[in-house]
Amino acid sequence: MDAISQIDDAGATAAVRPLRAAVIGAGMAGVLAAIKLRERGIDCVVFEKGDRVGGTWRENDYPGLTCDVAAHWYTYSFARNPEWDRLMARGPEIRAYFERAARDHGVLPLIRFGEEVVRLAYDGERWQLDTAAGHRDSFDVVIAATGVLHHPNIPHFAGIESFAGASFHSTRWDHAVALDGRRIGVIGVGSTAAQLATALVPRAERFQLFQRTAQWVIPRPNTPYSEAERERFRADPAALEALVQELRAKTLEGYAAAVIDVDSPELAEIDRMCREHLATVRDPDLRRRLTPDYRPACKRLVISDDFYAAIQQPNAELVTAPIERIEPQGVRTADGALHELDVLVLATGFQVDRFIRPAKVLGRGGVDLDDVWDDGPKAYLSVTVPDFPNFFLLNGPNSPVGNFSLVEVAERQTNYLMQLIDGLRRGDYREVSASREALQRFEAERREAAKKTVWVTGCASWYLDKNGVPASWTFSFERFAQEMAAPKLADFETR
Ligand code: N01
Repeated sequence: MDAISQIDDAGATAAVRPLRAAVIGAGMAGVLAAIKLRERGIDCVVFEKGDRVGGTWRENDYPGLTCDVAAHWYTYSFARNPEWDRLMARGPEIRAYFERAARDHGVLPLIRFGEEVVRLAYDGERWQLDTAAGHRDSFDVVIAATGVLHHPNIPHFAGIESFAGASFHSTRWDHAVALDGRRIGVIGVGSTAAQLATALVPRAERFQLFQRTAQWVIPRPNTPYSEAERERFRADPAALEALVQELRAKTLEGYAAAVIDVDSPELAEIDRMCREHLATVRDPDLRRRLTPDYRPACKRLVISDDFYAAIQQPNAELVTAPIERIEPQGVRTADGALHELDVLVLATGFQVDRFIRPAKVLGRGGVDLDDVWDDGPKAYLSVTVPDFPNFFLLNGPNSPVGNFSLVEVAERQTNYLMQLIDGLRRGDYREVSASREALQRFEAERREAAKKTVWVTGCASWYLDKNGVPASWTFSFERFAQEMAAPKLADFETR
């Protein structure tokens, strides 16, 4: 992480051009962008459609919500947190961390809550921005920090409108609905559903999990930190940083190396751990139905050491017959069975190709981002799109995703962007965006690298775009860090 702080220091250059920046989204990445802009003295407004900070950690508040990335690594490098309760923190604790970071770094007064950006248009000089509430403003720079797992995927199940109980997507949790002693059904078996199962089986009278495709589950004990450990981290920031780096190295050397090389020993080890874990399921028929027909890590791994225990409880049931329709009493499956329910949760994931959209984004000469991304979202090194000058994305298309810290990803991207923005301030150029050639070259290389990844070994997942090509970073994490260290200006069109 040293490279990140060095770049920060380099940002303290004499500015000749005063800039105004708009940041869209006050989640983890938007708060970070605002902190870094503010450090440079750049006038900045954050537009947030919700009513509080937190992004994914505001939107998701389902029972059992836990981040399956080690909490100490899931922090800003400049705001480590000695207080984490356990290895993988629960949702409310993470939300509180980002709220605190926003407050402590003076970001809260910069945020316009309840303001959804609906249109951005480049007029040849500046970005004209419109919000749904009718606010209009103009900016030199726009940073879209709108998240990836944001727009819920809500499949249409025939008859869903007729359901007499309560039904909602996992990211739209209705806390007015009672759960204790009820008959609860969850559709989907991703990370969300696994956490829901663990939290709700002990509370439900009956819990049914509707599985279309089995998932590999890798165990990881969620060890609590003792008060003595927290005291040591408070007293000794170097010990805390050493822990962060240890947790980080473990993931990067294991998981990150595994997913980009199907022949790697790291993937073989993940394979072994998942199969060994599955073998702990006692009933052979349940074990068979929980066994995926594709390689571990092809879909994003579910990290849990209590999901199998939950689904084996006497009041829990794995339903693998396909869903035929929803009826007033519950879910009718293709084998004719009616599964009667009081509460039906759709843990059916997200539409991951939206990014800043549905906002209309019009670049140079009125070029429409919807048209440019017609065949799938693309951005040079995930952060800039040709013909959209001074418009940048955090955790944008083809960013590293998976079981590692998106906070570090966003931080490296932010520092890269700040260097481009410093060029605007110094007057090196008035406009900067990736060249078309650079994006084409990057995309061709990315697709070539994709052929060696585990994501193309025969499963459907949200990692793949509509053409079946992985939509994520297909290179090593080291390469990501190197690319983000400093922009290669030859790959940019500047004016
Ligand atoms: O969603 P998913 P998620 N009929 O897309 C099923 C992050 N996350 O919300 O595999 C029946 O993984 C679908 O079935 P199939 C994390 O990055 C992180 O669980 O398509 N089923 C699948 O089982 C994660 O990967 C944490 O056949 C349907 C499920 O719904 C990402 O969010 C915690 C269906 C969707 O699984 C998304 O996870 C939680 C249909 N029509 C989430 N449509 C952390 O701890 C979909 N499904 C960091």
